[in-house]
Amino acid sequence: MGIMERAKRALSRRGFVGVLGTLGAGLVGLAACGTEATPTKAAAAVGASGTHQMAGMAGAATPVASGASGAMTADEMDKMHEAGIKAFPAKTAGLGGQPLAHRMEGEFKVFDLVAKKVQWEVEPGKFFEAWGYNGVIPGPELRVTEGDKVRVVVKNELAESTAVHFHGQMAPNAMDGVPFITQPPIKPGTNFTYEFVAKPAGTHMYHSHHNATKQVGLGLLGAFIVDPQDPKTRPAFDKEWTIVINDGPHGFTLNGKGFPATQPFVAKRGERVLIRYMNEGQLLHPMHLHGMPQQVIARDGYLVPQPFLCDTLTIAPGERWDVIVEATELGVWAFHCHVLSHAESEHGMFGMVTALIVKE
Ligand SMILES: [Cu+2]
Repeated sequence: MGIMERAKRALSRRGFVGVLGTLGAGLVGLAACGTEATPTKAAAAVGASGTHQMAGMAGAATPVASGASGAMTADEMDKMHEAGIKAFPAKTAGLGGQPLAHRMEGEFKVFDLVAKKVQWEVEPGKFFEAWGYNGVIPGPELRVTEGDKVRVVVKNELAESTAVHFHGQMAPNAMDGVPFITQPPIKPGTNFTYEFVAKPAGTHMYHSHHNATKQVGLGLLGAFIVDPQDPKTRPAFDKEWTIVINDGPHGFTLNGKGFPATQPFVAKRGERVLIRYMNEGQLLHPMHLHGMPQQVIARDGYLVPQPFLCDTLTIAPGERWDVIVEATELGVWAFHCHVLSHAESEHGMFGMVTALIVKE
C-alpha cells in the first residue's frame, strides 16, 4: 500500500470514528463550525455579512474571494473544517417535524395548529425570529390514511393574516387555502377550520399561502403524509426519513436546522430507508448521497412509472420526491445539497449537509 493510500485510509477511518464517537457520547453543543466560533482572519475575509450562507454565496459569486482566504493558512482552514465536523450533530434547542397526535371528533381526525412567532435556534447559538406552527420548524408532521376525514383547526397568533394550503391534496375548492381565491384570510387572533378527505396518498406538505415568500421562508411549513390504505401498493421499506428543505432569511436548512445542527439518520446494514424530500424553498436543491444510490419511486406522491437509480436528485420548489436507499455500505456517508454554496465554504460545511450512518 502506498503512503498516500495509507494516509487516505487512516483519515477516513478517523473521520468515521470521530463522528460515531460524537454520536455515542451524546450531542455536543459547543462550537459551531468555524465562522462564529473562531473569528479569525477568515471571518474578516467574509466581510460584514458574517453568516455561513452569505460566506458561501459570496464565495460562489466571486471566485476572486478565494484570494482573500490566502490570508488563512492551510492549517487554519483545515482546523475550521474539522471543528465543524466534530461538532456534528450539534445540539440546538427545538426539534421540528415530530408527529402531531390527532383527536377524533365523530369521523374526523382533528389536528390543531397555531401559527406564531418563535425564537428558533437554527445553528448552535444562532437564533432568529421564526414563524412556525406550534412553535417548531418545520411544523409538526400531520399523518393520516388515504380516505380519512381530516379537520385542521388553524389559529393565527401572528400580527398579520395567514392561510394554510394542503399542498398536493385534492381538497374541495373552499378548503384550498388561498386568500381571496377560496377563502378570506385568517386575520390575527382568529381561527379557520379546514376539512377534507385525505387523497391522494403519498408525501405532501402544508404551508402558508399568504405573504408566502416571507411566511414560508420564516417557517410556516410542514409535512403532510398520507399513508396508502393498502401498504402493498407501494414499495416496502424498513424506516423512513422526511427531509424538509428550505432556504430563507435563516440560511439553508434541512428540517429547520443548518449543519452542524442537522440530524443524521442511522440505519442498520441492509435496511431499506424511505427518504421523503420536500422543497419549501425558492431554489433548486440537488440532494446528493455518498456511497449508495437512491432509487426514485415517487414524485409529488405519485408512483413513477419506472423506478430509477441516481446519486443526485434535484428537488425543485414545491416538489416532493420519495426515494429508497438500500443501506448496504457501512460508514458515515456525507449527504448534502450539491449547490456547493449551500453546503461548504472555506470555513467548512454549513447549511444543507447531514449524514446517513450505516451500522452493523
Ligand atoms: Cu441547495
